[in-house]
Amino acid sequence: MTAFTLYNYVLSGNCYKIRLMAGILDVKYDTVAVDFYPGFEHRQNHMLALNPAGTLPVMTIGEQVLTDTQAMLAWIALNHDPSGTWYPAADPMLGPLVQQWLAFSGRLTNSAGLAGLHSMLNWPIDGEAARRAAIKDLRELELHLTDRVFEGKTWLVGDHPTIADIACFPYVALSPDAGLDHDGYPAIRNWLYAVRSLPGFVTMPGIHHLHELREGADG
Ligand SMILES: N[C@@H](CCC(=O)N[C@@H](CS)C(=O)NCC(=O)O)C(=O)O
Repeated sequence: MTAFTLYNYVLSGNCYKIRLMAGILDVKYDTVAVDFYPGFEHRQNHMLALNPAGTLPVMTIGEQVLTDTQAMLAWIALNHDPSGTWYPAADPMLGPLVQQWLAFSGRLTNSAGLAGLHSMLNWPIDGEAARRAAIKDLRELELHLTDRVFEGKTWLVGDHPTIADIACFPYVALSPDAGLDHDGYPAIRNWLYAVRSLPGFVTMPGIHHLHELREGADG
């Protein structure tokens, strides 16, 4: 018995957020492969019927359709995390802070995510503008994570990893593919390492297991 169906594209960072959260919480799901590129299947009628916004991922839970990645992360956590720490929705301060970083992750999709699409698939957008926006976002994240280190904290919010960390992770981790290396961002590097260390962590092309990085370093 699977929990949901994911309309998926392997190279999509947003689809990866869902695969990563499901991996960490050990949630079983089905996938439907969507030919995002070069087929642009997500913009075809059968996909627009599911998601009029024409974006991936799309998640179905029985008859219910979710079309926003952050909402999908919330659904997985609320239904499959008995500890309640991955989405502390009812906490009067942590809940809103998680929401704030989920919104920030949407900005990352439109900055680092688009810069990556431009670099890798020659996506028809202003790549330089996307890269400039991504640098602004990376600096904001670096400042926040530096403050957190001085508070003795690892994660974006509170004392535990949350869906906010999962939502922000992919496009930051993938940003070197868009020419945005992490040399000037030590707090980000530390946080990326922490996310990669989570039990149940799964990879995507361009984002590896820590032991693969170590083997690379040894070689
Ligand atoms: N607000 C949406 C945005 C998702 C999104 O932008 N997905 C990208 C793929 S990673 C997409 O489908 N882009 C469609 C396009 O540019 O044609 C969400 O967070 O789920």
